[in-house]
Amino acid sequence: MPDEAPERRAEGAPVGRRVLLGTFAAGIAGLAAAPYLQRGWEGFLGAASQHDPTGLTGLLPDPGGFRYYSVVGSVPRKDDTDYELRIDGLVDRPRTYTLPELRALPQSRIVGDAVCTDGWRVDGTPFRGVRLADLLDAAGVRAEGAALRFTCFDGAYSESLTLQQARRPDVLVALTMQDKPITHAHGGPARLYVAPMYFYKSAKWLSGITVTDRVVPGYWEGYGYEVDGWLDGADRAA
Ligand SMILES: Nc1nc2c(c(=O)[nH]1)N[C@H]1C(S)=C(S)[C@@H](COP(=O)(O)O)O[C@H]1N2
Ligand SMILES: [Mo]
Repeated sequence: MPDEAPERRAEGAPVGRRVLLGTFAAGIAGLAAAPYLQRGWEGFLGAASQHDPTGLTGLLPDPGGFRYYSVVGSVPRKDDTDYELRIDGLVDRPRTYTLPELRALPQSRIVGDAVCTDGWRVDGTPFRGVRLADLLDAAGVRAEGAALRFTCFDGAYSESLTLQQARRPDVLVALTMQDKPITHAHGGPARLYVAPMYFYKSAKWLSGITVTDRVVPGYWEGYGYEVDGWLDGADRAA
């Protein structure tokens, strides 16, 4: 038994170092995951669409130049029976909308560009849905409300806009894309479409809109993307 204490100490040091190194490693892995994840999908789908004659291209959700992005491996499917969009936070009338309820509201159609920071773009894409401004008016944003936080039923992605940005007429909770119901791969049944900004601002699988008193940076912003993701040439004052 006299050896017990020294042994413990001897064991304690390496374990402690392992834990510390493990923490560093996890941190570095977390930082590296973002670009690899993006490049991974893009590389895979890009290669499949260009070179693979075996039918892998069938996995592509869309032949029109879009790439499929998700920060998680699988996302539940939602439809008329179980989709819900919750609007809450600094509002007088928090509310949950079903898909038929969203469809029953006045719809706007915008033809805009989908521009990813990774270098692909699809110009002239029509999106149709409810103006975010209308949903905010219905909810009654309180005086302290200054920004919006968007959350998604993939359980991971998030985005933000200032209240001023969110009230622009070219910002939609979109229900159709290319004049068809938004497919699951593209974030259906409802996604955000922020026409004047990079496509990462257009959160897919939208499930929550919370009015906050300040901007809470979204998922990619945590990896260094601009919080205000304006496209070159966007009319920022609109
Ligand atoms: N929930 C969620 N929304 C998201 C993303 C994501 O990974 N998860 N990726 C963003 C990025 S970087 C882009 S370019 C577009 C891609 O949309 P698409 O998959 O319909 O082409 O969705 C944006 N919205
Ligand atoms: Mo992107």
